[in-house]
Amino acid sequence: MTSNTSVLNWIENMKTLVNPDQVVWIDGSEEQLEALRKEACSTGEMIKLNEEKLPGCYLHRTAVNDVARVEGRTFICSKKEEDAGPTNNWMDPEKAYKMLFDIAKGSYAGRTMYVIPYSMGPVGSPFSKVGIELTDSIYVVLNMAIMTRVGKAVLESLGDSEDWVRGLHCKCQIDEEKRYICHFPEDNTIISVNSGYGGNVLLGKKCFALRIASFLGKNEGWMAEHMLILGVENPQGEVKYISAAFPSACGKTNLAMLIPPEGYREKGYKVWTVGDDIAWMRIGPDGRLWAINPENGFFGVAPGTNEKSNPNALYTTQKGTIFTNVAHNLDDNTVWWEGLDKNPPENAVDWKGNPWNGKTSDVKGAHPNSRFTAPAKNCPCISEEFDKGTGVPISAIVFGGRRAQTTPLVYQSRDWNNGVFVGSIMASETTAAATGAVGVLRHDPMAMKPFCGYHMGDYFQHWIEMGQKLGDKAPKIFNVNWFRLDEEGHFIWPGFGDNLRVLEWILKRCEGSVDAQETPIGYVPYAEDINLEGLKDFDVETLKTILEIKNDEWSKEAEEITEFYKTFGDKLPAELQAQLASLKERLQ
Ligand code: OXD
Ligand code: MN
Repeated sequence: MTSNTSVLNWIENMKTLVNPDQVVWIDGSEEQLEALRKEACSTGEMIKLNEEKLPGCYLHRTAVNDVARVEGRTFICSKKEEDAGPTNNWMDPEKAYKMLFDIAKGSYAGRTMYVIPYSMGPVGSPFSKVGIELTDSIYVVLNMAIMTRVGKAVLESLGDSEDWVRGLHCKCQIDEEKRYICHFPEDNTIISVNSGYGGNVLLGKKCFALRIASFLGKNEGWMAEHMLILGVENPQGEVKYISAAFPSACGKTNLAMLIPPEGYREKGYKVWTVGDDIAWMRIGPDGRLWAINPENGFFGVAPGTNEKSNPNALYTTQKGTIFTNVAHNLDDNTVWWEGLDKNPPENAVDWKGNPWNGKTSDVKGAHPNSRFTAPAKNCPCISEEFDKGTGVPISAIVFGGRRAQTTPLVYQSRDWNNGVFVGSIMASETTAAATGAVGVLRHDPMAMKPFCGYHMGDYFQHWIEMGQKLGDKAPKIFNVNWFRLDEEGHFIWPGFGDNLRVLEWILKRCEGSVDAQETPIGYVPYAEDINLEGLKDFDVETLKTILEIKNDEWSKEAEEITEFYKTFGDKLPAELQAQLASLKERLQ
């Protein structure tokens, strides 16, 4: 399919290493993918679901020890340890290659090597980049064919260039003790062994589009961010775009596919989804920041997705979707997960493959990090701009975490550098998207802690420099927190579609058409300026409680930040140190 010698030589070397029975190039044709689906069903790797209710949909179960990203076993293998920084695990590249090659050696014996040429971003777009993933998993091929653009056209667009990302995935024996997800930013290379879970093995996603791409972005003057992108269309038909960074499993997919509250719909407001997880952003010829979603599908968290929380996502998953680690309803050969509806199947199989009665069982039918892999084109609110490759201009950048206290519903940073500070101090309670304890507060700057492929201090510096280049064309930066709890532990803000009320305030701030109160942390809305029309059981007094800034809580926060900042040593940009100092001053 190609005469590119850098591609052919590398594949030859990898072939010698892993020793497959045969090599199959993925050409992107529907016939080839359909044959692979049939093969995966014949071996039990996938289960074909009810063709009438869920046409073209499949179920896959991973090994029970392999259900989430393994941050503890994810490494940045830069030549110098310092370049990986304090937020990454580091391994010496020479040592890492040796260890990985020992594990990978001969591991494809009796298996097929699939060669997946893929493009992150529409093929040929100036934003896009090419990768090649080698894998011994049909599940990976079929997921990559949903999540990225794959096949011949990608190789044609690459031509003879050596500028592509090498990716080797070996399932091996799915041995937890030998599971490694390693990145070699200086070699444009990713090697993942002993896993079959999406985030560890769909190498276009976290590994390339965030870890490797963030490194490329720093060197080439653009940004790869853990951000959704959405467009808000007002009744006049104008669309303004927002990108927003939230840690994993904090509702990015729900926000990206938001359905406006009834009153807004009646007036003619619409929300368009450009992306739900990753944004690649460049300064355009007009000096503004433009963004594309490099992915072609959604790898969304299934539990909690329902007719009310995210009808667009639910609809998106009704055809051509691969479900992973959800419950299998044997009565009608469909799928179920916690939070789908109040009617769990009685005659089912749980995510571990055991018989399961949802009415009587006290174990979960679906893993909390069970997923759907669904084509973006299925989404009823997919933006017209999604596939164009020209990107969309970003008016506002929003940061947000899961914080029970302290952080208000929304505030605006004072300027770009203050916004970088706001992103850098993001903290959030951990979720099931990664292995480890859930609900523990951790610092997650820009929601990039698990995904920044180089020293986070340098990453902050890159943000500051991007702001200098953007000047007065820079998007305005905000922070939101949908997750404030009351004394009984209930969420105070209704969230979901009602988040548009907050986005509306954000866009008004961008236009300069609404005032705000200055506080030590930034600009907070006057409660009256957030439209609460049509919201039941929620009044302006309640709103005030989640807009209030308590100086004592923020002083404690500032102390925390001081400690956190120490971890970056002298790589912490002076601008951020100054931001922290002036926050402390304002709090006094
Ligand atoms: C994801 C994640 O899968 O952030 O998007 O874990
Ligand atoms: Mn994510």
